[in-house]
Amino acid sequence: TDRRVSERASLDKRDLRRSFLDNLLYVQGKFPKLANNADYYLALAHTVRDRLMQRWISTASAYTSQASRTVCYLSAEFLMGPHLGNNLINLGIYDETAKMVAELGLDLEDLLYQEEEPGLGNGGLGRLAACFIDSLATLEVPALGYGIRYEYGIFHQTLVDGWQAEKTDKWLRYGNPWEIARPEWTVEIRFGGHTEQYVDEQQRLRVRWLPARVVLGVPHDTPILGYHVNTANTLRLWKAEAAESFDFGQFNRGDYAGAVTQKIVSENLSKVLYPNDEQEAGKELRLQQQYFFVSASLQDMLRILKIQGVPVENFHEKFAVQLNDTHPAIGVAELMRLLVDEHLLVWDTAWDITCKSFGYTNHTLMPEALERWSLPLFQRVLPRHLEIIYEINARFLDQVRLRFFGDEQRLARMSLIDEHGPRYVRMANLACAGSHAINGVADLHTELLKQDVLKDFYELWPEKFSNKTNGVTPRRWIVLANPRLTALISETLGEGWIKDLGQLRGLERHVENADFRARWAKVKRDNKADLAAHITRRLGISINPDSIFDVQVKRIHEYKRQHLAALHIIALYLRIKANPNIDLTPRTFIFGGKAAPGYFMAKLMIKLITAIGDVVNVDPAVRDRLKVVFMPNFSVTNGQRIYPAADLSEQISTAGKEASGTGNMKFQMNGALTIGTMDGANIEIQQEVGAENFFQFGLSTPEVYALGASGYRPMEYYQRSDALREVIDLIASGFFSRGDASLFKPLVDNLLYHDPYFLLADFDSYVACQDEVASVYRDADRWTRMAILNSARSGKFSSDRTILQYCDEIWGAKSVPIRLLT
Ligand code: 26R
Repeated sequence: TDRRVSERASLDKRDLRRSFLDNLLYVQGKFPKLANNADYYLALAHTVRDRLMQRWISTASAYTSQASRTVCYLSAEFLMGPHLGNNLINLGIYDETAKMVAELGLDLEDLLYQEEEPGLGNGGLGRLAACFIDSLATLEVPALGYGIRYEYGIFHQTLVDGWQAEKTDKWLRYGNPWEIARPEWTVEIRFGGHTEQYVDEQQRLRVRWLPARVVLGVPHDTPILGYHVNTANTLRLWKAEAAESFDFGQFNRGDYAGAVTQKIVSENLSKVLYPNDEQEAGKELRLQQQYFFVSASLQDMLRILKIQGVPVENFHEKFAVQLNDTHPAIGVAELMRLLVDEHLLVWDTAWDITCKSFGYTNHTLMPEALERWSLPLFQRVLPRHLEIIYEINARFLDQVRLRFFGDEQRLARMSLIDEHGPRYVRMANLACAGSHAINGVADLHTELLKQDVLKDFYELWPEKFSNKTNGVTPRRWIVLANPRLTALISETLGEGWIKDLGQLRGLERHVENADFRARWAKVKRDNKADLAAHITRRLGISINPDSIFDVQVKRIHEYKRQHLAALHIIALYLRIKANPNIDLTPRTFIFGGKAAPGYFMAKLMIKLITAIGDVVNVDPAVRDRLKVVFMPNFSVTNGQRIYPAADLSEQISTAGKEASGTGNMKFQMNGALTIGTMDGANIEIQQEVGAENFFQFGLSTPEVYALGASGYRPMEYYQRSDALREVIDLIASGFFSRGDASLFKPLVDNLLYHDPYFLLADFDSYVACQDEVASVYRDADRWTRMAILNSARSGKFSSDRTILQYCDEIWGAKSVPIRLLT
């Protein structure tokens, strides 16, 4: 074969170096003297991209010829994080590449940090989708991720005077070397207008949709390489473009500006990721975004079916389509429309195919996050889909009526249309009705779905329900994020654990080995020193690497209770003030996380944390025993620096509120101990590590329910606990706000008079548990044993385990190993 082609695919170090310097010249148009790190990053990215191509093409070719069953993961969010480091690891050339660039006088880490991360997600749900496509590729399962190519991802957070400020995320500014546009597979997506009935040639009554507007969806593909395999799957993200021809009427009439306006309106569809994790029922553009990517994706599946010569009747045999929450749930109605209106199938056949194709994963128990769309809005955007939903609903309610004869209230609760007051389409009900499998993301979460949020659906179809506890990919969250720990584990156990995380159990045999413990402790100490240096460089705060690194990083939310941690810091501060020589275990509190831009209380929580830091960090009485750091712009990139350096993982949501959590798993793998409530996957983490290696506190879910039902009065807790009262009074006095007692009043009043998340009820238990943490930490050797056991017992939380369960129990998908084409 042609030598150039093979050199561009070669993993040999000399060829890597040649390609790298070649790309600097031919892609970047620079020579070494003039090049900066951004140029070097791009040259390296193209060098790696070239090496993905052969795998990508081999994978596509195998999937095409074998017509293998394919998982289609539909998600409005994919929070991928930077690609370069991950691809180097999965290709197995990280160390070689580091040496190669070092020989040219460059530092690989510096180059990796040049990459703008694709932050196309809000938090847990989007990051889970990213971990899942990594695991699918590593397990060699044919899969496509379908989503939206937002031009602006999650906003960039800065702090101004201790308050969150948002900046737009211009991640595409310097181009994106990881994607390839596929304009040849562009699809049309229709919006608005009206429907009419007509009679076809066979004298059958049919419906025609006459839309008001057409938008183009252009696929942009990114290869997703598995770890040490040839499989490179595809992440296919849709970009909205104007359908030029559609505006020509306007254009020809001379309304050039009108045509251009139309173009802008169309392209708005994929312009920006909504930064809220709460439903805003009025946001028309969000419904349009959802329909846009779901319709494009289903049309793409039908195109693939056609080129493989598979009849549409076999759609469900070729594709397993997973709904990542209700954001893509409109897919149920859209597939029905495509099958009935366009492919002319009869309703019952189409419905059978639809139900067999879809699975639905629920990710939240928070009632305010359950999606619903007002009927007038829905009718305006998707008139044909509303008719289809009515038809689905009529048939569905007939079924419910047969089973639960005379139970009118149940019918009203299960209806796809909410008719209490103004009418709404209920997306969770649509997802349940149109899916053969419904799952929660942790044991407790699934139980609560069955008993509560989706109880009626569980009673109708218990066989549809199952649990799939979340997991995270060890490739990014250990191998890439924590090279020191990776080296220690691999020297001890070999490298098998990276693909089979259960093998970490092998570390248990080394817990009693003092030399191993010393090496473990040194890894953690070195990681902490790195993070401390980073914080000092960026924020000018000096950090003691021997203090407890007590970390809470996640979206800012009242139910996640960052303000409970804040109350604890103040309690410790008050102890120092009351007794300046108190023997307190030094701690560094590290917070990070974004607040939804319109979520006032969350923004006030950030201000409270930074305000406490402003006082505590400079008070000479503290003598550096407490430091409070709010790291701005928590992201995948920052997470990779933070998890490896944490001693203590804060997982302190009100029991029954956090569906699973996935940060909790990243901390555990990297040897942090957890202080946590019995919520989400914390319960399963405790089960795995044992109660003696986990700091548990707080009310259980049944206790929270009981207290709520009996009339919770937070004021009574305030009056009963001296420590709590002093903490609250200090905030209320304006001590942390330069005497301004009004600043934190909304937060204080909310706690004293409402406290919907039971902070005051859990405060004493939390502080007592934190005291236990401090005392255990003083026994460094005991702490290290516990940390080792936490990592050793984290195997369950690999997303490989999660994905194998989805494959076996929901998707019926199997591994298809790929042979490299030469
Ligand atoms: C309705 C819309 C605006 C919206 C609602 C809720 C958008 C985003 C959300 C966020 C939810 C769905 C989410 O991210 N849930 C998280 O999913 C993680 C992965 O399963 C869990 O670990 C985490 O507990 C849960 O909060």
